[in-house]
Parts: sequence; C-alpha cells; structure tokens
Amino acid sequence: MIKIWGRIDSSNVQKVLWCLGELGLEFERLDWGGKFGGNKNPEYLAINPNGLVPTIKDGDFILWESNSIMRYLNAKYGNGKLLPTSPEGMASANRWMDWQLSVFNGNIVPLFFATVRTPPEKRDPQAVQAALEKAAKAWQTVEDHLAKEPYLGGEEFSLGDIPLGVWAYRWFNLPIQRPKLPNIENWYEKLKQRKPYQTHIMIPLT
Ligand SMILES: N[C@@H](CCC(=O)N[C@@H](CS)C(=O)NCC(=O)O)C(=O)O
Repeated sequence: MIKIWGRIDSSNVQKVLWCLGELGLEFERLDWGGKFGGNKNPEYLAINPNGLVPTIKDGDFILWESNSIMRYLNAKYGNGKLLPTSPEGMASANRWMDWQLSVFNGNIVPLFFATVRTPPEKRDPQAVQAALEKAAKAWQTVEDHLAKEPYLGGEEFSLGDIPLGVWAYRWFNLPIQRPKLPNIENWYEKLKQRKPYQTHIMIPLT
C-alpha cells in the first residue's frame, strides 16, 4: 500500500491525491504538516530533507516533490496513460507542470495568503488587489494556451492539467472579483466532472 504524508488542504498534496484517484490506486494518508506538524521531526527530515509535504513511500521507495511523485505513479501504475505518448505532447504537459512550480505558484500563493489565510478583518484591500493583478496576469498565459487546445497536454486530460487544475478550483472560489477568462472557465467545468477532482480538490479552502 502506498503511504503518503501530507494534509489534505495542501495544494501539493492534493495533486498527488488527485493523481492517485485518476489511477484508481489505494493509499494510506497521514495528516502531516501545517497544523498537524511532524514535518520538522528528525525522522521525517530523514525521508524528506526539505521538511515539506508531500512525501510518499511505495515499498522501500521514498519520493518527495509532488510533480515527480505524479510522474512516478503514472509510469509505475498507469502504464504512462496520464501523459501523451508523442514527444511533443509529453513535453507540453510536462512544461505546464514545471511552469506551475517555477512561475505560476509565486504569482498565485500571495493572493491565497492575502485572502483565505488572512482573517477578513485583517485583509488589506490594496495588497489583495495587487496580488489579484499578479495572479490574473499569470492565468492569462494559461487562457491564451487553452484557446488552442482543450487541455494542457493537448486533446485529452493529462498530468499537465493537475498542478494548475488544483489552483483553478481555488481561483474560482476565492472571495475576489475575477476577470473573465472563458477558456479557463470551460476547462475548469470539465475538471469538475472528474470524480477525483470532486473528492480531493473541491473541498473548503483553508
Ligand atoms: N516543490 C514541493 C513543494 C512542497 C511544499 O511547499 N509543501 C508545502 C505545502 S503545499 C509545505 O509542506 N508547507 C509546510 C507545511 O505544510 O507545514 C512539491 O511540489 O512537493
């Protein structure tokens, strides 16, 4: 049985839970990180020196980094079905996964913290607006791409959709005035039909 350390409200843990769901895999999950702590324990640091979640253990194999975990699960248990087979399609899906971690995250996390993770009475409207503009600019890159193809890896759903799909739910449920992004809305509507998305992603924002 695959073991996963990580709280259910972590975006990076959610990616792995969604992927496990898409592959129909059973797993054991431990509440870890955030209010549960445990991630700075020496025993945990020995398996994940970053002190972050998620981490998985599959037999004797331990792995951290959410996107790498999804690629591993897909290769090992999905026969690669969650990535396009053409080099171009696979590279494109991988690109969106990498872009989420390297570029997009830094543009959306400040908005999440300025709203959901700040009590309403302490929220700074100017800071929220600045964060919103930054996030909207990053989403525009996704919007423009989704004008050309229905999913972020091409014609079919793939791992390329998961990292940004996690954030789409958050974006559409934040207490903000969103600019109109019709291609992202259409894509999000499709993601909402997926059972693992409903189970692991469409949960209250905390
Ligand atoms: N690049 C890492 C980032 C992991 C990460 O930043 N995890 C956050 C939660 S989303 C974390 O562990 N924060 C500390 C905590 O939850 O206590 C990944 O994709 O797995």
